[in-house]
Amino acid sequence: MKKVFVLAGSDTSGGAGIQADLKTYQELGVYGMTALTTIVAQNPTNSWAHDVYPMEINTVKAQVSTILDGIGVDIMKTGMLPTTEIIQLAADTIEKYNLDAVVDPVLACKGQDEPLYPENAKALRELLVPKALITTPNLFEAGQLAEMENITTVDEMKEAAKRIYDLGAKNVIVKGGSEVEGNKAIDVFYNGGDMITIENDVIDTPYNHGAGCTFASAVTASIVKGQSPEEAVRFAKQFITNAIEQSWKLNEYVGPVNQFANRDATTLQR
Ligand code: PXL
Repeated sequence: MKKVFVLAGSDTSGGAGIQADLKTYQELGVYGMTALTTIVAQNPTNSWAHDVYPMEINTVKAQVSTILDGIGVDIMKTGMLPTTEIIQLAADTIEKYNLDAVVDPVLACKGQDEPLYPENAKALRELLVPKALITTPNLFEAGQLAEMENITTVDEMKEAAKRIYDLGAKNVIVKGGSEVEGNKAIDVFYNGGDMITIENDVIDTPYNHGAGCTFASAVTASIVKGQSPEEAVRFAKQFITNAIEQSWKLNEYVGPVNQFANRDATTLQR
């Protein structure tokens, strides 16, 4: 059984964060272990605002030690890292244990356009993304990492992918979602060779909570099972497309993607 170390936050509503990661690993037959960086609670009396409660650094370090000194892993994946100190810990951990790392550069929850903390974009750019085997920014995160104002075209996505690759990430997938072309969901993959675009039809649903975390986790599982980063992003794109197709309404504010949808998906090339 391949073992994955996840350094990420808890989504109390169950759709994103470590909850999405573990569900994805369960579906894909790898074993996930989590060091919790923060708890996100959604406020029912304030339009479901995401309130972030970071863990104390020693609490995070203790969990990292359990997993890496006490057990050992085959790959690492990062999600929400709420402070510069925790971003630094992530970077140091990759170095110390010589890990391949999938870095999902989470800067905000969906629908919330401001970064959690502005200094985190700089810390991700300077400390963590340079150590990534692959990083998986959405358009907003890609803009922050590439220091580009507003990414609205596929050419700008390619420019961002190149700039993020130049930071040191060995592979980059910029996820366009439906925001760039409208009826196509376009991603751009770059590993220093050809610029590759990956296209799917857009699935018309407001329920896509946890899509980013699930995508990055599917990439992680696929790589740890032996696929190349490019094969892994193609696989993860199918996995998340199926999961979004069977997403559902949790309450009036949010609907999670459904990893379970992949169990009987005929479209998934395993
Ligand atoms: O979707 C980004 C995300 C990542 N991690 C945690 C979250 C969210 C959004 O809600 O709560 C823990």
